[in-house]
Amino acid sequence: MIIKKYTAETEEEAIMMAKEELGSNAIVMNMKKIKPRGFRRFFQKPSVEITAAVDDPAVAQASKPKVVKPEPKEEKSTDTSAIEKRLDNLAMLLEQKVANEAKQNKIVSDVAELARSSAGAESEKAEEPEVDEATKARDRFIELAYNQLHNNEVNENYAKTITEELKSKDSKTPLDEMLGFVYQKLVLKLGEIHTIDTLEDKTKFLFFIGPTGVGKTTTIAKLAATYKLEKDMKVALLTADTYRIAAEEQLKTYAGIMDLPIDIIYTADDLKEKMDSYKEYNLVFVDTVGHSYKNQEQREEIQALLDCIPIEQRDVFLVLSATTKYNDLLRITKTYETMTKYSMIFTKLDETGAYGNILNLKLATGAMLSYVAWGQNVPDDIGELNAQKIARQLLGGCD
Ligand SMILES: Nc1nc2c(ncn2[C@@H]2O[C@H](COP(=O)(O)OP(=O)(O)O)[C@@H](O)[C@H]2O)c(=O)[nH]1
Ligand SMILES: [Mg+2]
Repeated sequence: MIIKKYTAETEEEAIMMAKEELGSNAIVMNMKKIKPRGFRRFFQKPSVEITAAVDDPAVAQASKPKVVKPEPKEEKSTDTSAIEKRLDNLAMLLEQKVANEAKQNKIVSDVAELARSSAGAESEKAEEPEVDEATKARDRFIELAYNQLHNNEVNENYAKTITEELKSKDSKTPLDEMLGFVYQKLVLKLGEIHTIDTLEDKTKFLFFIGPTGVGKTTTIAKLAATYKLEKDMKVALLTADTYRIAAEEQLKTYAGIMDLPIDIIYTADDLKEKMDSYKEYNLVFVDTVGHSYKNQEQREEIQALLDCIPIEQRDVFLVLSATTKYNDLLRITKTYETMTKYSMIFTKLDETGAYGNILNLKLATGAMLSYVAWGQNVPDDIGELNAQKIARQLLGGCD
């Protein structure tokens, strides 16, 4: 198999280049419009990049041409070429797998056909076996895609809904196109990503809530560092986690290292009183006490803290660990749902290979996804959730 990328002004030109080099059997695996960025956009035209593949060219020339011209796809807004490349590889792997199985099925059906004809039962057939085979390959693809999602702990019902829609596709739809369809659906379902934003003339209070031990304090340290050091914002820390002696110290240590002001709030009234002293700050990160979703009293305390800050000035992030069981995550999110609107941060991606819960919780709560954390290093192990990357991983692609 030879895989190559071709860039030209138009799709047709790129396909011609591919055919010229790889032969008429080249298959277009992926097509992407490239918009020049930055100052380049003033003197460079947009171009089209295609990824084309062909089996061993010597073999390819001998067989029937099967160039597949994709429907023009929507322009991608982000720079996802590395992801696209891996997705292409993944598409090819899946396609090969399905093709191999189809070949095996064909051998089986050939043998059956031979047996029938030698028994003198040869009669009705014509085009049918080909259609049967395409349907079989499509169904097998659906099964594979479902299994991939399920192995990644995507909830069965969601995995089913997402893959079953493929049945409405023509059975002759190329497999890479079907894979692209599932991928796009996943990206869409993961939805828009919400990240920290600032107000022009007011301080934004960012609350981090969630169960104990999921990484709230560590996440605050990572984000506070990023916003102070990289984005040059005026940042302060507040902690309401006064239950555990070590918890207070932990944030104080980070504050010391990053040279950030830190204060402790014991009650909601404390916060109300102190609010004004943060006028000059862009962002105030508020660490809260981690609590069990069963503890009503602690929940009320958090609710009281949230209520101190006008809605436009507050942003709530529910911190969840990707390693927590789906049913527990559901319970946690339901509890917080009654208190406030929130976005979700998933931590400890480094401790699990299955990212299904990210999609599950997005679909179950409708809350926006925001950041993901993948380790204990402050501030490096955190970033905005990348829906394309998660979608690819859910389909079994590697990093
Ligand atoms: N492996 C891993 N550990 C993390 C991550 N985020 C936090 N931790 C660790 O999880 C433990 C609890 O973190 P902490 O911030 O104190 O959680 P909190 O109780 O929610 O504030 C600490 O040992 C952290 O270093 C992560 O993304 N991956
Ligand atoms: Mg903490």
